[in-house]
Amino acid sequence: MQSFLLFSPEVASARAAGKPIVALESTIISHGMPYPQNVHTAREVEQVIRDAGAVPATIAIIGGKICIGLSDDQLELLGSSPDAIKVSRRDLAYVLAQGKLGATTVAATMICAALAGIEVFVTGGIGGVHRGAETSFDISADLQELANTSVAVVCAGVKSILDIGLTLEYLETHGVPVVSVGQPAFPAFFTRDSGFKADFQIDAPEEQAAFIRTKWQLGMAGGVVVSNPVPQESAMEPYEIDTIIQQALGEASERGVSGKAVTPFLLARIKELTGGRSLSTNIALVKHNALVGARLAVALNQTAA
Ligand code: PSU
Ligand code: MN
Repeated sequence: MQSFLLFSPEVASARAAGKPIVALESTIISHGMPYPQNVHTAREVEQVIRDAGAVPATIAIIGGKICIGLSDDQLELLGSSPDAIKVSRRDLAYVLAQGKLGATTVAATMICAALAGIEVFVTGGIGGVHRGAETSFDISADLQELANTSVAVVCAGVKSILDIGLTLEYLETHGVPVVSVGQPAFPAFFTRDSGFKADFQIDAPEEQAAFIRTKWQLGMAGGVVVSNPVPQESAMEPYEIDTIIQQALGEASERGVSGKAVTPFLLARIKELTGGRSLSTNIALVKHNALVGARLAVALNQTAA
């Protein structure tokens, strides 16, 4: 197993020193934001984590290795290669064995983080149950990964491109706790309130860590969703984003977009239709998540496994 993992020098020395480490995904870089803002944001997010006393480990598949921590050149390659493959659980072995360039989704990043012994992972938004899933069966593999793989995932909730209510039902069925930070509501990525409540509001990192550690010490494997709302000053107006999401969803169904292309198509159309306003919201919320994730990693590092 170890032979598939390639640690960057920064992450290798953090591991040796027992420092808290925070995993970061790479689909958000390759498919979630345009170049060069994607690379710029990835570096800024890493720095937020360092400034908060943890070590960032951005994860991607490069040259037949699971890279845990990327160099500047590797980040640049990933952010500027239009042919980087979106890698979820289904795709991981193929992309590794073929030596292709792969950007990991939430599901694949959780798998790789767990292999590398990393307990906290920061992203923007997780995948979920798509609207119309009762006929399309389109449910992100992220949810099954949360059900099974023991990594805490800090996010800003899920976008309303998804059916948020059904996503929360699915998580409940699979025993995945949904924590909120700073408010009772489960956030909807661009906006702070999805209209649904999280299961438990836990604001202090030490209390979040105690809760998550207790779950795992009980032998209950699986993830925890730590949902953190976008800062107020960067949030979008609900009516504005709702109209745009409706349009993007309509276009996806007109064009018959399906499978793994659905989420990247919707993300790209939202970006175009908001004329870049959604991008600044996206960047702000990921940085905010990085801060919450770094604090959680520091606290978890202080509670014995
Ligand atoms: N939702 C977002 N931004 C993203 C993604 C989802 O708001 O970047 C990406 C993540 O990598 C997530 C993946 O894991 O899309 C989910 O894709 P799918 O729905 O195909 O499982
Ligand atoms: Mn899907």
